[in-house]
Amino acid sequence: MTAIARSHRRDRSVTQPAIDPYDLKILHDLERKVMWLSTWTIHNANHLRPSRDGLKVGGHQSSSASVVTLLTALYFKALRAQDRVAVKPHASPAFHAIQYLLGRQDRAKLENFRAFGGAQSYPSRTKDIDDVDFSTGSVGLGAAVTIFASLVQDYVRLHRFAPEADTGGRMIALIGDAELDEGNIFEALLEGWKHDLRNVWWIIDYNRQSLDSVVSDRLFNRLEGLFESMDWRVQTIKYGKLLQAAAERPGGEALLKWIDACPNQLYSALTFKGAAAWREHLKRDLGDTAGIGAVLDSHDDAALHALMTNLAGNDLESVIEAYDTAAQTDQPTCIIAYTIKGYGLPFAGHKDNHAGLMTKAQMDLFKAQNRIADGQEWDRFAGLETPADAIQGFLARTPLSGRPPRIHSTPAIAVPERLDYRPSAEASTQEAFGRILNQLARGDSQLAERIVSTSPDVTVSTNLGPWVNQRQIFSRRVQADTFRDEQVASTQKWSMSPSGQHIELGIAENNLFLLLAALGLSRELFGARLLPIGTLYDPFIARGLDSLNYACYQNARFMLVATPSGLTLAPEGGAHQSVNTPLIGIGQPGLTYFEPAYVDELAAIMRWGFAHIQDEEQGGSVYLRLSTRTIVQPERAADPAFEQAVIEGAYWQIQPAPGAELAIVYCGAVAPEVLAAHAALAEDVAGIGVLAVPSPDRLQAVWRRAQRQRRSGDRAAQSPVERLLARLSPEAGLVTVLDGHPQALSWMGAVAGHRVYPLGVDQFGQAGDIPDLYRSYGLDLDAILDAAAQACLKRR
Ligand SMILES: Cc1ncc(C[n+]2csc(CCOP(=O)(O)OP(=O)(O)O)c2C)c(N)n1
Ligand SMILES: [Mg+2]
Repeated sequence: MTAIARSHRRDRSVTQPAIDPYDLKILHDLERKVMWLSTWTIHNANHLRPSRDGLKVGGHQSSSASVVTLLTALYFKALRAQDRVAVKPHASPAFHAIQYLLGRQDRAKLENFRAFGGAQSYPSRTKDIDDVDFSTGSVGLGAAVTIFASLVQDYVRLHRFAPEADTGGRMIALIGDAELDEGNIFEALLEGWKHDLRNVWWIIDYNRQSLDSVVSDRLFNRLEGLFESMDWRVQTIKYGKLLQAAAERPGGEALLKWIDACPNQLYSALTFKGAAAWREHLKRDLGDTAGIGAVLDSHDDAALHALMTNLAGNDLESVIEAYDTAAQTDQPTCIIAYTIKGYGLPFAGHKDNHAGLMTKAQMDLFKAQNRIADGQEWDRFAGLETPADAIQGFLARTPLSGRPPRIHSTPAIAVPERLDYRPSAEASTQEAFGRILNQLARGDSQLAERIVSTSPDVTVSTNLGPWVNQRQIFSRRVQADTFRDEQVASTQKWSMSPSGQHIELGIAENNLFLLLAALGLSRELFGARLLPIGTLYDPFIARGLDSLNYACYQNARFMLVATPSGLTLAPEGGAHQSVNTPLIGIGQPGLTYFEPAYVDELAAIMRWGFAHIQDEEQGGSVYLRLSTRTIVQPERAADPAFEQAVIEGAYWQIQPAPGAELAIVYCGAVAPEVLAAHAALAEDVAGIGVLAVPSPDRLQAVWRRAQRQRRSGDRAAQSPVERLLARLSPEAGLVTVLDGHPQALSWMGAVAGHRVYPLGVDQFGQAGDIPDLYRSYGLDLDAILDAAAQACLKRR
């Protein structure tokens, strides 16, 4: 408990809030009820619900108990309807209990906590019914997303996209202290500072315990300074009202100093051991101090334990005061609230309590203490001191009571029939992406108005430059483009203003994905549709992969443009070549992966993508894996059937003869080698076809869907890949080619039992040019011809 010696003085300087004593009494009742319900919900799931598989169910009684007071004061007192909260994952039972009291959660869901269809283990936007603002689970991400949500809220407000919505909400994170070990937290803090962050609260549940251990005593010296250096206001609340009152008595200051000096480990151990242990240590260490004897004598065991464990984060009045103080400004505020993990439960303070569950006997005692009779366990008001109708009246006056989940809906933004891409004889998909956006930027469509781009310091190198030149950088304040003012020639004209449509980020892919998560939830959170486009180099998807997964899990909608990819990054060396991203694209739920070869395919995909990210029922996010390799473009007229096939994932670029024995199947920028191989083989292999696969992901997903449909009785269901491959002989061979892991296409052998000869990259990259590297990794003409020969000879 070292480090915060000055904090209780700071506590005392806080102004007294105007809280009606009767309201405070009701809040105490609600606090007790939240504690009971969250503890009981976990107990029920583990001890009373029959287990069919013997798996541990779990739940976190200690972690929930730690924040019951912080959540009670937040949801029943401080929160306004426009505020949004990310609740630390393992406080889910306390969160659901609060929603239950507000009439926004079902009893059946609580009874089925952690069971199929029940309340989720960690609050989930998509799976829970009780208005989860931000999903949490992977520690650190829920905290950081609030920073980006606040930025998006500012964006929406300054662009006047949701004038009717109240966009002055606070984005609040209730976070575990160990979450601050996650590096993404610091990346987000720094980015928030750059963007002049407002309206964010981080409430840190400072119980000084993580999963495995008690945290270092010296840690919070560092953290307080860290937040202050980012221009956050820090409010440390350490001593509750009992300890503050004790401080006024003779010897009281010494008592508080003793707590300040007490190592975290010892404080936790004594909290667990209880009154006798407190008494013994205090007598030994402070026995000679005037006044301490009287303090000890005037407290019986229960009172002494209550006094010594009276930390502000578990003390309702102190927490209410802290929130009132925080509400006085829009400066980002970090409340470091001292708490006890497992507060009020038998394993309070024990270092092993993270997964601890109360025994049946302990629960019986706890139930009696809460004055809950048998059969009343789920009753909202049983055992409380205040009459039920008074509590009900109080609840009804809170802003969220009885309200349905606050998920805004707005009409979709119209997407034109076709995007203009200015055809050229040769092009790369990356360059074409830049040109398509540039064309949009020059127009005045609503589509262009709602696009917001972002990139972690690779805006220019991913070809967003022309778009940004037109639409400018977003900033809460107008900022000059000094290079332009000084008349230094540059192709980048970047002035910054509240009307800009590009959010420039520092190099942190976690931040990119968290910003995309927040931008992609803008409709639901703030009632303003945005069409977010984020660009990065393809290999660095891995750097922010958990955040990308987090964004998709929340059903955030965006277009992710990853370029360059694969061997087209060769000059950058082996470290940068993306190998397994096609598999990420296929494997990531909520994200549809495309890898077009040609510009007309890309234009069709982007057009579809803008609609898909807006489709509330069937839609999702879109991932475009692009390339800087310039290739000859086919001459073909715009054709809806062709565009449809591209979106379905594949089309015969060269039709095979019916019953043909061989086809080359490819994805992306390897098209020239594939076409050269086709030309070389056409004479010898009758009717050989070339199947272009702009989306292995769509193709596979719809194939699997058709299988499910057939299993459930729709015998006629058929997917595009089945139709396409039905043209070939059942004995045919498929040579598959892509600049990425070969598994991304080799699944196609399972569709109709064709033999697959997979080519692709499954080794680290290295510097080189395309001819050398394609030869080295087996993607060149010779490799394709060789695989085709094997296929024709039916050799494996
Ligand atoms: C990224 C990630 N790593 C590991 C975990 C497993 N985990 C869940 S809670 C936890 C400890 C959290 O400690 P703290 O944030 O202090 O919360 P407390 O339990 O003390 O309330 C860990 C390691 C996780 N959920 N997410
Ligand atoms: Mg902790």
